[in-house]
Order: sequence, then structure tokens, then C-alpha cells
Amino acid sequence: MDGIARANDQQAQLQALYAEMAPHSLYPLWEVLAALVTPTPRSPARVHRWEYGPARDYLLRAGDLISAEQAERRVLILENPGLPGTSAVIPSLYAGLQLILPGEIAPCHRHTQCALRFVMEGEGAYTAIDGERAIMRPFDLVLTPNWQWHDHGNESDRPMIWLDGLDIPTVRFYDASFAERLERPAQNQAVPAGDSLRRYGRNLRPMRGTAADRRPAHQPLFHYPYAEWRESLMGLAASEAPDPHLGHALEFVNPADGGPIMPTIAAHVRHIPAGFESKPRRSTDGTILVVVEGRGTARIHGVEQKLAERDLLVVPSWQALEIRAETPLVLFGYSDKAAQEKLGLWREDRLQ
Ligand code: 1HN
Repeated sequence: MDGIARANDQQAQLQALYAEMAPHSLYPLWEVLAALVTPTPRSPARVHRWEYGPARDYLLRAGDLISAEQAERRVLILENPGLPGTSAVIPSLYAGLQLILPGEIAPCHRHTQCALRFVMEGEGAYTAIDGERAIMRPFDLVLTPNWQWHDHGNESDRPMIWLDGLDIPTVRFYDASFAERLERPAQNQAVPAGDSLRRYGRNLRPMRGTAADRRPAHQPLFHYPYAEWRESLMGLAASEAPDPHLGHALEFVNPADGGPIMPTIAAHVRHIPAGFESKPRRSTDGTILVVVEGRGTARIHGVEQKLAERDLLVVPSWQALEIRAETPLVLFGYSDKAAQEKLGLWREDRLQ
């Protein structure tokens, strides 16, 4: 046999072997190894931008057709076009836009998934967490740490819309989803609104072992108001030159340990001064960005995405992002960096 014939014979015998093994759920690693262990991340997720206006219109139309109570949560999923049928915005995380109309209650439940809310519009609706309401204003960040009872209500006279960020795909990956409904729609208010912000939000905390230390030790704070984070971000911007890759950037931290806000999800805000062009940067955490203020352009692989107020942009793992601000840009972002750091996986690359 010549070389070619020998190779053909080997292929034929291997194919026959694969066909015989497959019914026994056995497969050859050597056929898939290169696709499993890639030299750099190859996310199936795509870069995608949602303009806020059209998404909002669809959400309000849904509001005419189904109540928050009937839906349990009236949310439009921001599904990544590269991950169809998964309800995922990046492989590990979920994003959605939730509407709660005046007078409505989104009923009380708890689950092992962690959630954050980032308010897009409206003012005065609340999220209640374990007996405490956080009254929400535009661009506030509110957390629902895992397994804490939560319901939402809107006692204002305007619709309220926020972005939900959850670790649903991560919890699904670990097959660790548990959920319960409270038998009544809303939980009782055990303390005044804003209580935990006053107790834990100012680098203070009640003495350990006293009844005043009422929140779980590992997750005391769940409300990060826009007025507070903006003041810090603008103060930073006024005091020094922007980082060439990020602009001015601040991460939200859990005061219990100085780490990310939740075990699986990290969040940050950025300010990019007018006229500034960031150098390209990539990192392994797929990131969902919200334009809080300003106008500009995001460039990823040479493809430009216009950024306008309240637009949403998803940047998958290891895609280099450059941002140009036309007017001062303020961005909010959340990602799976918290989980990746714990697993020793997180990397970034600052390009020139
Ligand atoms: C959830 O509990 C909320 O509490 C929103 O507002 C979206 C998506 C999937 C699973 C649970 C909420 C959710 C969710």
C-alpha cells in the first residue's frame, strides 16, 4: 500500500470505530481537542447593541397585554444573537428589561440566582429585600443577593423600567437552581426604606453580635444610588488624567470584604471625557454596558457602534473595545469577572 492508500485505510477504520462506539456514548478526544482547548477565547456570543427606544416601545406594548402579577416578572430578555434559545446575553449571564406599571406588584419570591437591577427610567418604585425597601431612582444599582426574598412595587404615577442582570446561565451550568414563592404577593416591611444604606453604606456597621447588625454579614448592602456613585466618579475625573484604556473607572464593592458586589457578578462605572479615545482593551469577562450619559462610539474589531443615552451594548470575552466620547460619556457595566477571578481565569490585555 502506498502512503495515500494507508491513510485512507486508517481513516476508514477510525470512522468505523467511531460509528461503533457512538451508541455507547464514547467519542475520540483527538477529533475535538483543538475546539475544546483553544489558544484564546472563541466566544459564540456576538457584539450586539440594543437601542433603548425601540426596546422600550415593545416593553410598554407588553405592559398593555399582561400584568406584572400575571407574568410574575414582566421582562423582555436581551438574548445574544449568537446564543439563540439560551436566554443568555453572554454564555454565563442574563440580561432583561423589566417594566412595572403604577399600582403593580411583582410578587415575592426567592431563588439561588443572584440579580442586579440598574434603573433605566422612572422614579419611586421599590425593590424590597428581606423586609426592607430600596426606593429606586434613575441609574441606581440595586442588588438581590441569592436566596433573599424580593418583590417589586410601583407606588409612583409613572412606569418604571430597569435592566435586570442575573447569573441564570451560570446557575444552570452548575445545575443548582432552587426557587420558592411567598404565599402572599408582598412581604411585610420590617424596617424603614433605606435602612441598610444608613447602617452599612458609609464605612460604618453596627457592632457585631448586636441586634442592630441585621443584614447578612456577607452581603450587608444592596443599594448603590446614582447620586453617590456619580459624585465619586466625577470627583475622580476632576482630580487626575484618565486611564488610557478605561477612562475613569470605579468598581462597586461589597463592604463586607472589599470584593465584587456578588459572588458571580461584578459591576463598574466609567467616565470618558469629551474628545477622549480609549486605547483598545480586551478581557475575558463578557460585559454588558449601559450608556448613562453622553454620546460616543464603541469600536470592536473595526466595527463601530454608535452609543446614545440608555443604549445597551454587549461585548463578549476577549473582543478588544475602544471607546470614543463625543460628549462626556458615563457608562455602567456588569460582567462575570467576579466568578472568573475566583476560578483563576480572569485576564486582560491592554493593547496599544
Ligand atoms: C427575577 O427574579 C427577576 O426578581 C427578574 O425581578 C428577572 C429572570 C429570571 C429568573 C428570575 C426579579 C428574572 C428573575
